[in-house]
Amino acid sequence: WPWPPFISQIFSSLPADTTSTVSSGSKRERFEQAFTVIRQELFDAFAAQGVPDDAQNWYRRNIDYNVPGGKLNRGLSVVDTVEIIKGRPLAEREFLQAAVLGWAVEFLQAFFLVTDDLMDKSLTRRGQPCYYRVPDVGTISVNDAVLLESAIYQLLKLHFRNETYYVDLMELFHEAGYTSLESSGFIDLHLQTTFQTSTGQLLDLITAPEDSVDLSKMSLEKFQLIARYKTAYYSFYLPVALAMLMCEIPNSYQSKSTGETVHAYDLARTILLPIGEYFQVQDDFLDFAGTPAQIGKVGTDIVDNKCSWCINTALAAASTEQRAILDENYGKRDAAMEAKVKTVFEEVGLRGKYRAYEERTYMKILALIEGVPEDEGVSLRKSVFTVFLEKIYKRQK
Ligand code: DMA
Ligand code: MG
Ligand code: MG
Ligand code: MG
Repeated sequence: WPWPPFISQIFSSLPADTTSTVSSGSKRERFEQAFTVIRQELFDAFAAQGVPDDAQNWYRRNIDYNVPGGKLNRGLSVVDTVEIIKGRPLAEREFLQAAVLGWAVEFLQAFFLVTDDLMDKSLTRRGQPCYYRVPDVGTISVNDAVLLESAIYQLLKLHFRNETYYVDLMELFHEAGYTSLESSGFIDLHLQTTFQTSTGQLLDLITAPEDSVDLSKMSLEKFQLIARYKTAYYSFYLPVALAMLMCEIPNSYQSKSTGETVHAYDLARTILLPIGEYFQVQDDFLDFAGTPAQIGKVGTDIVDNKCSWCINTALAAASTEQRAILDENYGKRDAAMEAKVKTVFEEVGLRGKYRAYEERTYMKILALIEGVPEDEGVSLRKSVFTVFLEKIYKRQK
C-alpha cells in the first residue's frame, strides 16, 4: 500500500537520522519530528510481541493513516501550554515529554475519529477516504481504533513511568479511573476524558436515530450537553490539564497577586468547556457551509439527523411553512431532501446568526479569561486561554 501524501511530506522534511536533532525548525516541525520517534517506539513494541510481518504492516498503516494528518491543534497546544506556564522555551527533554503528551492526545483523537466516521457513515476525513472505507479495512477499523487507544498508555508508560504525576496522567486519559460520583464521597479532580467523550458520543448517537426523525426532541440545551461531552473535554480541557500536570501545578494554591485560593483545574475547565462548545458550533456550521476542499470532509449532519447547532438555530427561527419542510426532509439519506433543508437554513439567515454567535461568544470567553489570576513563577496565565481562543476564532477549517 502507498503511504498517504502527508507521510511522505513529513519524511521529506526530515534529516536522514530522525533521532538526532529535534531542536531545529519551527515548533510544528519539531512536534512532527517527535512523531517519528514515537511512531518507531510503538512499532518496535508491537513487533516485540513476535507477531508476523503482515500484522506489523497492518499496525503501521493504521497509525500512519489515522494519526499524523490533522491540524494538530490539540497536540500542539500541550506544548504551547507547557511553554506558557513555564514562561520560557523548553529544554530538549521537556519538549519531547510535552510532545509525547500532545501526540497522546492526537492518538486519542484518532481513536475517536475512526469509530466516529464508521458510526456517522462519513465519506472523507482530512482529505482522504475515511479509514473504514479503505477496501480491506471495513469493520476491522473497530479493533484498529482500540489499538490506537492502547498506544496512549504505552507512550505514557515509556515516557512518564518515573514521574510523580504518572497516575494522574493516566487517570486523566482513562475510562477506568475511580468514580467521580458525589455519593461515594470522592470527587475526581481530573475527570476521565475517554469516559466523558464516549458518553458524549452515546448522547450524540441516540439523539439521532436513523429511522425516526422527531425535531421536537431537539434543543440548544441538548446540543450544548452533547458538545461538552463529545468534544470539549478531550479537545480543550485535556491538553491544558495535561500540561498543567506536567508543570506540577497543584489542585489549589493561594494566588500571591490576589490573595484568593485558585482551584486551578476547575478554573481551567470553566473557561475551556465554553471554548469547546464554541468549537463544536463551528464544526457544525462548517459541516453545513464548508466545502470539502476547505474542511477535508463531506458534511453528514443533515442526513444523519444530528442534533446540531444549525438545526436547533434554524428551528428557533423557522416559520410554520419552513418548519414543515424541515420536518419532512431532515435526517433522510437523500441529496434532494438535504438540499431542501439547506435552503431553509439559508432562508432563516443561518450565516448571519452564526457570525453574531461568534462575536458574542468570543467576547464572553474573553471576559471569562479576564478572571484568571497570574502569579510569579509556575502558575496559570491568561495567555494559556487566549492563545487557544485566537487559534480557533473565525476558523475556516
Ligand atoms: C466529533 O463529532 C466528536 C468526536 C468525539 C469525534 P462530529 O461527528 O461532529 O465530528 P466530525 O464532524 O469531525 O465527524
Ligand atoms: Mg459524530
Ligand atoms: Mg462525525
Ligand atoms: Mg461534525
